[in-house]
Amino acid sequence: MKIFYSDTHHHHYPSFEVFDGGKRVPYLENPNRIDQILGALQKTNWAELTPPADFGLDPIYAVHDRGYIAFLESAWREWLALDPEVAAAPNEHAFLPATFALRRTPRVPGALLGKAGYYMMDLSACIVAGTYEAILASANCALSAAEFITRHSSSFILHAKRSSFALCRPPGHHAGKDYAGGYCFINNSSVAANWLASKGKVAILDIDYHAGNGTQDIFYERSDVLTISLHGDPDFEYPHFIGYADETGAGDGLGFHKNFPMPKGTGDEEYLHALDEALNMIKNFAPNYLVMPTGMDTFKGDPLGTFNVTREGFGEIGKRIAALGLPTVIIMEGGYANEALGKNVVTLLENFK
Ligand code: SP5
Ligand code: ZN
Repeated sequence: MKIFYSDTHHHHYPSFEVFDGGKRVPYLENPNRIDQILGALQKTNWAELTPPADFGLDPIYAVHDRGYIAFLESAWREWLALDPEVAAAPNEHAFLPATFALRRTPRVPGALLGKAGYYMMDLSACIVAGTYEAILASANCALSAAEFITRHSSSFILHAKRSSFALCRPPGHHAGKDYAGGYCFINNSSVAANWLASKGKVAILDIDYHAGNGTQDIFYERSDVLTISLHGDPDFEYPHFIGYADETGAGDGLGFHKNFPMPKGTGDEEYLHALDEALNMIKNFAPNYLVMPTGMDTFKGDPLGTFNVTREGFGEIGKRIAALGLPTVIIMEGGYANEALGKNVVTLLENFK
C-alpha cells in the first residue's frame, strides 16, 4: 500500500496549547504521534513509504480563502518582529490570539492579533516557526494520495492498488475555508476531496472522534460531494457549535450532509451500527471515490475521547468500509493515545492493502 509521508511535520511542534479553564498543557498533537504510526508501518511488509509531490497553492486556494492562507504564511514572522520577548526565546512561545471575532463580523482587521482572532476558532491551532512549511507538506501528502488512486482506480486493477494512505500531520478536518482550530490549519481531506471532485463523484466519511466541522462547512452547499461524520455529540464535546443531527446541508447541498452524534461511552457495537447506516448512504450516492478522514481518538484509552472503540473494533470498521470496494484515500486526522496509535492504524489499514 502506498503511504505518502513527509518528515517536515517535525518542524511544527508548539510547546503548549491552552485547554478549557485556561490550562496551559503540553501540545497533545505532537510529532511523536506520527513517529509511532511510522514505526508500526515500517514493521509491516506492505507499507510503501513515498514522499509527497508538490501541488503548489492552487488546489489549496480552491478550498481556502487567500487572505487566510497569507495570514498562516506570515503570522509567525510578523509576531516575532512585533514582540522582542518572543524573539529572545522563540521556542517557548507559540502564536495565539486571546480575542475572537464575535459571530463572524465581516471585517478583517489590520492588526496581526485582530487577524488571528478572525482566522482562529480556539486556542489549539498554535503557530510556530515551522508551522506553514508543515501544513503545506501535510496537504501535499493528501493530494498525492488522492492523485495516486485516480491513476490506479480502474476496476481491473488489484484492490491493493486502489487505496492509499496520507500520513498527514498537522491534521485538517476542523479547519474551514477561512479558519484554523482543533490543531488544524489546512483541511487536507477537503483539499483532496475537492481535487478528486473534478474527476468524479466523491463521498467523505469522517471517522475521527470529533465532528468534522471544517469539512461540513466547506461542502455544506454542494451536492457533488457527500459528507458524513460520526462523532461525539457536540452537545457535550468539542467543537460544540456544529455537528448536530439536524444539520443536513443547504441549498443545492440539502440532503448531502449527515452527522451521527453519539453519546459518551459509545462502544464497538453502537459505533458499527451507525457506521452501517453511513455506508448505506454512501452506496445510494454511488461515488467514484471515497475520502476517509481518519482519527484514532475513538479508541478506549484516548485522552481526548470518551468512546470505547477497541482495536478489534478498528479492524471491523476498516473491513466494512473496504467492502464498499471504492478507490479510497485514507487521511490521518486525530488520535492521542500515542502508544496504541501504531497498532490501531495498522489494524485499520490492513483491510485496504
Ligand atoms: C484533529 C483533532 O482530533 N482535534 C481535536 C481537537 C480537540 N480540542 C479540544 C480539546 C478539549 C480538551 N478537553 C480536555 C478533556 C481532558 N479529559
Ligand atoms: Zn479528533
